[in-house]
Amino acid sequence: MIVLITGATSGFGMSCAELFSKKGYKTILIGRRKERLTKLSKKLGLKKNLAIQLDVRDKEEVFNTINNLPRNFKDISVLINNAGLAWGFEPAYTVDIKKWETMIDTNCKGLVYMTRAVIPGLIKRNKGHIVNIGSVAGNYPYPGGNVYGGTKAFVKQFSLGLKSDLSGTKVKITNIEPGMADTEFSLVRFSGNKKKADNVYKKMTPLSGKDIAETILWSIERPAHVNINRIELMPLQQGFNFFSVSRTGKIKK
Ligand code: NDP
Ligand code: 8X3
Repeated sequence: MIVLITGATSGFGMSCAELFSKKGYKTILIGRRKERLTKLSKKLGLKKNLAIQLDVRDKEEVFNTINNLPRNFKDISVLINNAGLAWGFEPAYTVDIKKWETMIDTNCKGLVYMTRAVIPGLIKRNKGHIVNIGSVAGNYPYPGGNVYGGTKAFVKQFSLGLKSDLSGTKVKITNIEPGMADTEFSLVRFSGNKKKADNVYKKMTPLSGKDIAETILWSIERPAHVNINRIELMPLQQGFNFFSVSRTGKIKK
């Protein structure tokens, strides 16, 4: 079984690479940071993985890479569309539009390019599994979640749409929707501000990359007739709040 993981240089993706490798799967590791890819590739055993430096936003390179994989890594069984980010926490009326574009280009367009490039092979072999990484942010709104939440709602609906298109085939599709997890996610969201990032996980126990990797492994190891459509998981200590009410004075009708 060959598992392709986007965003393997950190967080969920790296935990998946480690767990799947330990379980005997061959892996294709994708990310932009070359040094990290090289280090991970060596750690996992060079013959058992293929590390590829690739920006999933680069449409042409995504298709080139998938169409020109070496013979022993060509027949992908599982695609884990994990590469993604939240960038910024600002309200919609002040945020830098570049941050929104980056999230849409990576979380939506990059995921769609990877899917479109890999899926014909799965259909041809009539087996395989696509696992998308959504988020609770695609299910529930919170201030500052604006476009990030929008991209993850896209991922959820796209996954359900894929399930419809894949009907009658033996190709499976799952959307994993995690809550807070301690990876480099918050460091990226706050543009490298470690203090702000650490504050997110203060005095509570978030999910870990290992929790997500184990959930993905469970999803792909179900019997042939079972498709896990969606899994939403949160830390025990994350939850919901009341609807907000702005007590800014009565509004004249
Ligand atoms: P990390 O920041 O730790 O990892 C993100 C990974 O995505 C990195 O390996 C990064 O690699 C890769 N990546 C980002 N942009 C690109 C790109 N353009 N091309 C290729 N790879 C890219 O965060 P997480 O592990 O937490 O995030 C993984 C996924 O999980 C994301 O989709 C995120 O939205 C989602 N998620 C995270 C949650 C959390 O609380 N941590 C909760 C719910 C969902 P590199 O920089 O080397 O390219
Ligand atoms: C990120 C999860 O809870 O920080 O996708 O929005 S949360």
